[in-house]
Amino acid sequence: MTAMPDFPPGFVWGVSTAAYQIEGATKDDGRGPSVWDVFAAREGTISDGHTGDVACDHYHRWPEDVSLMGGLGLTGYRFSISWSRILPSGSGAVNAAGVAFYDRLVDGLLERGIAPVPTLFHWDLPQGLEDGGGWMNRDTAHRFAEYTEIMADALGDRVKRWITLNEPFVHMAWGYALGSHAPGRVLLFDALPTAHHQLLGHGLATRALQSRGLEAMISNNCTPVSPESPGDEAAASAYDNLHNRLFLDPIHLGRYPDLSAYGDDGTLGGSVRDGDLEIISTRPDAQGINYYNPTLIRTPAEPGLPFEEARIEGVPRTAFDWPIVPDGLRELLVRFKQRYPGLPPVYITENGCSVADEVVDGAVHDPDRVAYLDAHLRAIHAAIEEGVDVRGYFTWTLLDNFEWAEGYHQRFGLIHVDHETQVRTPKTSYGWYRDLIADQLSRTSSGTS
Ligand code: GBH
Repeated sequence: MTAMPDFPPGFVWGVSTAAYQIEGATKDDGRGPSVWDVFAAREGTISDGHTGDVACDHYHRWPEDVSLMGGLGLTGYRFSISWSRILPSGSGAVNAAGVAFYDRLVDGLLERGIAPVPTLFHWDLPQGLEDGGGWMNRDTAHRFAEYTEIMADALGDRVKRWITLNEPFVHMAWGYALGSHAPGRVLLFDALPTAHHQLLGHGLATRALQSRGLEAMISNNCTPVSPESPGDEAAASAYDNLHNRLFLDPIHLGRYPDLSAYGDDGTLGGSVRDGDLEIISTRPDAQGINYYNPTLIRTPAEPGLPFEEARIEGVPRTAFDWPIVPDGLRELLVRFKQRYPGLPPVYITENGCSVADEVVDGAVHDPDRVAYLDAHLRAIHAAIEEGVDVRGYFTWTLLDNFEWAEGYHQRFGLIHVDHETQVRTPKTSYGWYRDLIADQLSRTSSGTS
């Protein structure tokens, strides 16, 4: 492999995690139940009946995990805050012990020169709010803004950059439309109000953060969409509108895309009110992009949905069977820069792959992960050269963890976790990323920003 080209000075080198996937300790120190606790406890929801009850026990082992991050030489760490640790039923009295956990974590990170980048919501809504309708209820957006204010006041003296929501598309589609994620509702296109209410929550939270002098962004899972053949253009653009534009146009253009293919008149099931789009389009300080793979779309054979996913042939695939197309990330970034003239700086807030690791004499080898990360970083570099302002990279993920509906079966970590003993073993990719970061920091003047 040729040497990795230099990234711009100040480029953030990070990893990304999420609370329910690593923390465990779901009943400790006053934490209330979230939709994921309730969903995972239900029979038949998660592969082999796994749950996040223990996960990586990060709640107790965070000092070891922070040292492992220190060993990587990271300049940023994206983690998520468990809302129901802070507000056990979603609103009301603050659970000080929950706040104290993140307070210690932030101090531990800062001691090692790692900038903490918290995500306020990574799918684990307090069950108390779900009982009131969850994101189908407009009120949840206001509860989210209150919770944001609490965290901003608790950590804002040390934490400058915040992420409001993680992947509202996946949460709407899998959580509320299809039911394969918590809260497991099957509302199909009646789930559209959850898009609007999440975006409203994002807008209100953005204002709360910015009014305190803090920076706000959202992490969207984005995919470049292509038609399988020229006749599939209409189907491809219908899919692009649902997956990408539904969650980016209102923020960066102040309006929703055309959803008529889904029978919607532009009111998202009647949820949009006067003034909402003004709140949602409050200019964020950055845009987070989670990228895994592109999407190929064709016109469906049967009536029903306006699109059908086609298999991308002729490319390698991850252990999860996701296609590996690094150039899709460059293409996406360049497209978004054209599509959104006012696009703020971009952070890649997730990118990585599941690999079936090979364990040899206690060492864990994952050359496929090294190749994946290397190729995607080069694609980001190419986008930067084409003028896209990318400021940082947070790989998914630090530890093998609870991979949602797949339980512990898919391993995305730079560090192997034995889910019986909790022993952490850095993989080959850990050493590769450590060396890459050290090399980049020595050759550019980048560092914590
Ligand atoms: C993220 O979601 C989550 O934020 C994170 O919590 C999770 O652990 C991580 O990714 C890994 O899954 O059908 O072959 O086209 C990612 C959302 C949705 C990305 C499904 C890839 C389809 C692959 N993903 N998607 S394919």
